[in-house]
Amino acid sequence: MKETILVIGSNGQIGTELVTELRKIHGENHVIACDIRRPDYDIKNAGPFEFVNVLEKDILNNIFKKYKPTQVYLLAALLSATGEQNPKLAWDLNMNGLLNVLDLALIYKTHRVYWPSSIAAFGVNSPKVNTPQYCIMDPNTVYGISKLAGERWCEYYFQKYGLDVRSIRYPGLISWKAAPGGGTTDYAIHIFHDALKKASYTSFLSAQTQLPMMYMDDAIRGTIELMNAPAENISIRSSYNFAGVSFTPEVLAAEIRKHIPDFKLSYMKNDPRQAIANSWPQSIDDSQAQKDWNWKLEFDLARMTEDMLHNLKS
Ligand code: AKB
Repeated sequence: MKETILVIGSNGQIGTELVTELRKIHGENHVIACDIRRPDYDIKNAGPFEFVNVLEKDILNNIFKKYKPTQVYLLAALLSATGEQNPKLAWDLNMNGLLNVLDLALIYKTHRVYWPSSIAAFGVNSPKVNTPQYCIMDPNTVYGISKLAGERWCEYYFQKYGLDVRSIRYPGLISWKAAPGGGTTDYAIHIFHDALKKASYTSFLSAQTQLPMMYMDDAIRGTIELMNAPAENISIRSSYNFAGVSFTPEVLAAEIRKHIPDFKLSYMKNDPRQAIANSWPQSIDDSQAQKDWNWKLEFDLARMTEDMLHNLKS
C-alpha cells in the first residue's frame, strides 16, 4: 500500500533526518513536511512542505483533509530545558498538540500515529540503573509531566478507539545534521562542535552525570522499525523504553581525546539543567523493544564519536 505521511515538527533535530529517510523509502511526494518555521535546509525543495502550528486545529484539519495521511509523526514539542523557562506553553504545546493530532487521526482514519516520549517521563523515585519499562514515574519537569501524561493519552486512544499509536521513550539524541532543541542532554552535541572548533568545552553537566544517549542513525532506524512492525507484535501502547549507550561527560571527553588528544573539558557550576539530569535514569532496560520488534542498537560510544567528528569536520 502506498503511504502518505505527515511529519509535524519536520525542521527539528529528529524531523530533519526522519523526513529525509522516509522520503528515501516512500518517495518525495509521499512525505509531507510540516513545521511552524520555514525550513532552512533542503526539505522544502525535496518534497511538499506545509506551514502549521499544531495548536491551530482548523489549519491542521485542512492539512489532514488535503492529504488524508495514512501515517502521522508528531515531533513538535518544547524540550526539558526550554520547557522550564515557559512551563504553560510547554504543557499547551506538548499536550494539546498531541490531542489535536489524535483527534484528527481518528476523523481522517489515519492508520498509524507516532509520538515520541522521553526518559524525562521518569523521575527522582524511578530506579536509576537499568530503569525498567514499568516502575514509579514521578517526573518533575513540565516536559516530563507532559510526556508521562501523553503516554497515557496514547494508550487511552488505542484502548478506547483502536487508534494505532506507537511511541518510544527517547534517550538524549546525538546528531550532526540539525541543532538540538533545548534539552538537558544537548551538552553531548555541543561538546563535539567545540572540540573541533577550539579543542575545549565547558559542560553544563558535571563530570559524573551519567545519562542514556543514542546516535540519531539508530534512533531514526528504530522509529521506522517500530512503525513498520506488525500491530500484533506491539505489546506496549504507552511508550517503549529505548536504551542507547550510557556515559558521563568525562567518559565522552576521553573518547573524543582518542581523536583530538589535547581536548580539554571543564565544568560550569549551578546550571539548572544539572537538577533535571539528576532526576533522570542513568541507564535503561529496553528488552521489551528487543523482544517485540527485534530492536538492536548499532552505534556504541566509539563508533558514534568517530562518525560525529568525521561528519562535523567535513
Ligand atoms: C531533553 O534533554 O530534554 C531531551 C530528552 C532526553 O527528551 N533530549
